[in-house]
Amino acid sequence: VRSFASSHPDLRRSPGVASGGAGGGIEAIPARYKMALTRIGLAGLAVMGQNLALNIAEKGFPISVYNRTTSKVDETVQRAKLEGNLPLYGFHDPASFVNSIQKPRVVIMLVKAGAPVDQTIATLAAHLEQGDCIVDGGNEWYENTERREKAMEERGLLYLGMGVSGGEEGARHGPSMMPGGSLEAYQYIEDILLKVSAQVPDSGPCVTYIGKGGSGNFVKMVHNGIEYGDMQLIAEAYDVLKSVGKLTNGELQQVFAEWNKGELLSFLVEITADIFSIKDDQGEGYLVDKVLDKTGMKGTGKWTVQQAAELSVAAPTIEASLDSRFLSGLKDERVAASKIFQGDYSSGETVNKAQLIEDVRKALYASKICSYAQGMNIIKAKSTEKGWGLNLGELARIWKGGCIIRASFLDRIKKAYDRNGELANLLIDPEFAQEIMDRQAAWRRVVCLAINNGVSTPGMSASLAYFDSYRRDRLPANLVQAQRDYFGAHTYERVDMPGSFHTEWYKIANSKI
Ligand code: NBP
Repeated sequence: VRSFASSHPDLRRSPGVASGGAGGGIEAIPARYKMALTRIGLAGLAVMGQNLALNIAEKGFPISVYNRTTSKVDETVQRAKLEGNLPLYGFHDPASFVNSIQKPRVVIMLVKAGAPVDQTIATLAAHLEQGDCIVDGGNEWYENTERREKAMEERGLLYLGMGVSGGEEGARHGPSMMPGGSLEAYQYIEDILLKVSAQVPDSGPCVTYIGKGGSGNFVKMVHNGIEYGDMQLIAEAYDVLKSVGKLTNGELQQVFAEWNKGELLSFLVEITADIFSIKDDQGEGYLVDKVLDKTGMKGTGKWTVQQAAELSVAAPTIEASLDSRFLSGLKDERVAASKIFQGDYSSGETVNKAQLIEDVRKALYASKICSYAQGMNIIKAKSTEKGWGLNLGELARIWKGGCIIRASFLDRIKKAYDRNGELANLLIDPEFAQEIMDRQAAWRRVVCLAINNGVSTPGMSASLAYFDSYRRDRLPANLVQAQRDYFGAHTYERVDMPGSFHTEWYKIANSKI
């Protein structure tokens, strides 16, 4: 790895704007201005790109930045100046941007996924040379990354698809990063990634080389699917506590803050506690009660569910969280239906608040185990299909910091895969199995209570059904298979002898009449 100081000292650049270096002001740099080459470039300066570029500069890696709309370049340079004269150099045209980076050049793109990525690649590739590398840091569909990696290879360029999680804060101060694709390209920038990613004491930087092809994007996609599951399960815990337990926002804040000290310790539980403390500055009461009950989405949850189906992997908790977002979007229809089906849905059961809070905590934790088991199984199945050889324990490790699903719980997942890398399902890891056994009575009580009171808990119910289906040695699938053989001669296997069988069910049944 070459240091900035030792890189080429006299590149002539075309006019740009600079934050770092002597003077450090935002000013046009004269064409004859001489400077050393930067270590890396970043194109796409919206929320993620701007913050990641500042993070890289802050860690001591001089960086060139570029954006299609040049005002964002100036804005980023201004921020770099204000945040400590960071070594960040802005460019208004792609040629001088690319030429300002030391060879082999590495450019991270953080633009909207899809066509903007293709357009940005075309812009950059026109100026890149053999051996240079492009890294897509967006939430891209993994097959697009594989297509682009191939196309770049034909031009002698290297390509990485790198999922970046943690939103704005993570990008600025330490995200979780999931780079996949060219190992050689990863090695060019490993020193940078190890420094800019989130640092978790005792488990290291939240980055690792994920694997070949589009594996980095795929893993990030499933991470987002798991995030959907976590958010839905937390929302259901809130619904049961509020709608059945009648907890106030003040009490909810305390409950979630308390939960965040134990096994549920996580970013999402922490921010949930905060949300219940915020008063509405536009009127009376709490802000959370004024937020419209309609959840947006950008597509990675849907992709995760589609992939689960493609791979024949059951992922009912993640699917339930996606379906809940779809149903939340039908606000007008739901309001109309609530008038048709109005009535008292209260079961009249006496609820002991303290017991309910404890039961919901356990139900949330057990449901979460099922949701992660499903996400990990999607990744495992894809890894097998593509021959990626992904290390599931290592994924749990790099999600421990920087990203939205960061949680102490991930440590347990890492240990489970360390104990057995070939684990068929997280549920049967001895520690998780024991945790589920210890919580299942409470879990069943919460789901039954919710059902009896007309409160939907699709995620918790789906998790419980997943567990009950997985743990039973005999399911009613015999009947489904018999039906298939009845109407479609699809054959069946028998429990008592090998082979494939077909029965003339109709003829036999009707000859008996
Ligand atoms: P956006 O996804 O909102 O994209 C905006 C950026 O894309 C701007 O720099 C814009 O340039 C550029 N762009 C577009 Br739009 N069309 C372009 C084109 N045809 N050619 C060149 N550039 C184009 O930015 P973001 O929210 O920072 O996210 C970047 C990536 O990171 C996305 O893939 C996103 O899914 C992912 N991500 C986002 C978050 C988050 O919290 N926001 C978290 C994790 C991952 P312009 O300024 O000229 O319009």
